[in-house]
Amino acid sequence: ATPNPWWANAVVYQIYPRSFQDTNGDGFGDLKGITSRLDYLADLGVDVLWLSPVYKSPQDDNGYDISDYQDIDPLFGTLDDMDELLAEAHKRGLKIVMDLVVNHTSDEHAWFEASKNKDDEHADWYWWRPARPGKTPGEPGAEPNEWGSYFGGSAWEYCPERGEYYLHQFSKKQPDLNWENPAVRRAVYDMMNWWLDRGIDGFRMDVITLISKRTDAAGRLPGEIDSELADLPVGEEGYSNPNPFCADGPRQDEFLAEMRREVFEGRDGFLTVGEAPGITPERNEHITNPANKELDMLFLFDHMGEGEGRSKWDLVPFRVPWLRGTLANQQAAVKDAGWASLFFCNHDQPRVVSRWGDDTTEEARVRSAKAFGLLLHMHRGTPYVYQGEELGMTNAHFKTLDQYEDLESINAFRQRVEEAKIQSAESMMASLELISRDNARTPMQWDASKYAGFTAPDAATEPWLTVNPNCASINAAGEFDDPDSVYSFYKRLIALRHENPVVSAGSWTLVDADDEHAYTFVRELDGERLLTLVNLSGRTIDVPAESAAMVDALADGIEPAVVIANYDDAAVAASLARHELAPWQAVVIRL
Ligand code: TEU
Ligand code: CA
Repeated sequence: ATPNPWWANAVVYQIYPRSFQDTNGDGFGDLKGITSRLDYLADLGVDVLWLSPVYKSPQDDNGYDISDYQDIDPLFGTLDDMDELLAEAHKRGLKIVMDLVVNHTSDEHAWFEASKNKDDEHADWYWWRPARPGKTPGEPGAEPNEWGSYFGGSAWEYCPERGEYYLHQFSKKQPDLNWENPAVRRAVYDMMNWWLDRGIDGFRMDVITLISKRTDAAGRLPGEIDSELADLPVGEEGYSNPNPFCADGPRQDEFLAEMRREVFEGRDGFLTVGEAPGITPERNEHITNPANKELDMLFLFDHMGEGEGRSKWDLVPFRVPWLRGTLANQQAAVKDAGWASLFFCNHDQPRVVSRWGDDTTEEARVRSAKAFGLLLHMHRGTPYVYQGEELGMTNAHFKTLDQYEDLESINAFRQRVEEAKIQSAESMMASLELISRDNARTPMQWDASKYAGFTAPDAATEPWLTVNPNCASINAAGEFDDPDSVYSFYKRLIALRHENPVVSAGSWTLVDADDEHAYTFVRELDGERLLTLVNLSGRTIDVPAESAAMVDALADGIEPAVVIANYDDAAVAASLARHELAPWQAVVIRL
């Protein structure tokens, strides 16, 4: 087999710069703050840092609305600070991957300003459409179709200067770029080359699977009035989801292959990972199969409950068979070619220890944080650690709406509680407490001081988002030297991948595929076999039959060789001898 590319046994750490480390006391994280924490990241053992956007932006969607791709927003620093971060990271063997947000720009980008003029060369750089026939432009109901935005309301915003509507799948300050226009693609590729020539090591590509929209011969978007797709299913908020027409569109592979040729041909040592709403495991195999020269890997969302047809705010109870089923499909699709990214946490998702684990007691929080960490890192693929996940940081547990900052959460409350009256305020506050994106965005907890060391205790301004008060007991300073901390456990998981090819390159085979609480699988390479057993419940359970038989086949007189576990060896040996797994017990044994 061809040797694995470098990223096949790498671990990526995602930094949300706004919440990572503030060094100038303005309450926002900044680039100098990241540079000041590189030794911590090098010690953790990660290989790559992915930075969420730090480009010039009005910050409507916290930087995912870019107004200048080739400059740094003063909130985070300057291009010189970026160059210093690159140099300091590279000195430590750390690669830097930046966030590429090119499905849309900010409405304050010069391209969009110019596009408002129909005679400008940029007129066709966005998706402009006239009002619905017979309707007064700008009036409710005059939008070109019923598509809804991810952030509530219509996906169409009226622009009086141009007298037409523009498409925005996200906020109205994030107009969708028209990728059908070769001039748009050229400008994007030139910008990407500019950054790679500056020394960055690749890109995480924001909603890159939404850039190709389905249009009819006349270039009309599906669902536009008088087109054959006008009858759109409309949801409870009064809008339909554009995903069916914008996700994984007809030119998806063509655009990704063109980008690969125009930007990455001839370069090496880079990483490309695409954020891929609406992509199936089978399509993931096609896009990440090296033979197709598109992307190295993708973030899929089926295991995160996205695209279940219902709203993300309709909470469903966690069930092991469902999580195992989706991850098993992802693993099966790429067992021969293609690759998987492995994540439970990021800046859009709640903290996994609060969402699916148990953060109500210290013991349950530590055990379940380690259980989900071990489960993820023992799969085949490239793991992503989101800032604070390695500490077992929890959700914010905000109790009032004014504590939230995220426009997705605030708009959803307004639309579902006050306008469409789909949820009660109490029910929506419970949904936000479990799944709002702000849960992942509270400042990184470095120590037990007032603002967790994120900003100085006497800083001129408060952090932009409330620091979780549990920083008093959950912080890097308290975990760094503690061998039993979540931090130390993540450090061992990362080292395990670097030291054992069976973990990065070994095959993945599910065991006990129908157990309600235990998630078990085997990794194998050249005869070396590791069995992973994880109890994803807070109760003591029986080891499922197939796994028990494997453990028994070992135990003739010898203790199972424990590779890593979230209980001490004696406890592991005792529970396995009884064919039991203690609450949240996770263990890898060598068969
Ligand atoms: O997220 C895309 C996306 O689909 C998110 O809206 C996410 O799925 C949802 O919020 C979780 O339910 C990317 C970025 O990661 C996100 O931060 C941006 O807000 C979004 O694109 C627009 O750029
Ligand atoms: Ca700052």
